[in-house]
Amino acid sequence: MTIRKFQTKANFLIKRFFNTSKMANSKFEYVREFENEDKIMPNCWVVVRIDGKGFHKFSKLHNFDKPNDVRALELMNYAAIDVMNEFRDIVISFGQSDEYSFVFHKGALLYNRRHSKILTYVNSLFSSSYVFNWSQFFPSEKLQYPPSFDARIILYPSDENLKDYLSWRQADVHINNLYNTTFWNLILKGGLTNNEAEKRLSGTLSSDKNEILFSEFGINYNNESPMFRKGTILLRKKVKNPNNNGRYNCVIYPFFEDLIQNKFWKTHTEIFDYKSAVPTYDPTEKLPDIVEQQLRELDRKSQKT
Ligand SMILES: Nc1nc2c(ncn2[C@@H]2O[C@H](COP(=O)(O)OP(=O)(O)O)[C@@H](O)[C@H]2O)c(=O)[nH]1
Ligand SMILES: [Mg+2]
Repeated sequence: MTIRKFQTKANFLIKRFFNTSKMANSKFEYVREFENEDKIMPNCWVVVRIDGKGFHKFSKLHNFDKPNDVRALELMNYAAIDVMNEFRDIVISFGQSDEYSFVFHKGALLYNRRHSKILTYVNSLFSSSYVFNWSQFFPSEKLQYPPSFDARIILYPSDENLKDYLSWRQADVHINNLYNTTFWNLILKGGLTNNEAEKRLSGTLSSDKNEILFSEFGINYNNESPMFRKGTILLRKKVKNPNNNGRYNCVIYPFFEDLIQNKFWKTHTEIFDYKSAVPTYDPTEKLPDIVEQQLRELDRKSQKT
């Protein structure tokens, strides 16, 4: 066969192959029509809330401290920071117990606002970060099985709705934590059984629980750790980096403030003002470990480049 004839034959075969696969492709392509268009309504706040599956059992098996385990809460915060570093449209997050809420600004356009993409990316990154960083927070506790989290998206059309949503979650922390703190003190220090403690607390008001804590265990509930009482609020702030000639760096900063009060929203105006620059924050307290860790990580990265 001459070279010319060989080329013609080869071209013919290549064309036939591509035409056949093109035909096959167009024959099957209609199945794409079965995929749902799942775009989230525009101009609404997008809240992704994740919640640990069966954490009652998980916390028992991994010997979480009662009623609050600092390691477990800090691991949740750490995983949430990973999520916020990946998804820049998240303007505020709120965590307590085995749950975290991530708020995407109502103007966010990521993934064309596709519901399933946003939900699944957030949930899978949170879950994998939780497992990836487990041993850093629980060095002496082997992970016994892979934990999982459910996730949902809730849309809020007004700023007021969003504030009420977060206030609802924070009020939940207060109710649960006051109950759990009293319950576990009655058992661990008061010597009651679970049933006896439950009976003792049945029908009690907040003031009754405060009184039990104070008169029987010498505990002033207001002096309990703010992270336990208020949950963790994560915001983007610029803080002075002591290792970087005092230059300011952007970090995700944990706050344990009362967001039910209007003062919170007046202080952190960047939550609503999406396009504003990340505000500087000069804390009066020592930088939290989780912030120092982020600064060290930034220093390490900038030394590499
Ligand atoms: N001991 C302890 N348990 C915790 C802590 N955080 C979460 N939990 C457990 O996780 C549960 C979370 O509540 P929920 O989501 O309603 O229960 P789930 O369906 O079992 O995940 C709580 O009821 C506790 O049993 C903690 O810091 N310490
Ligand atoms: Mg749960």
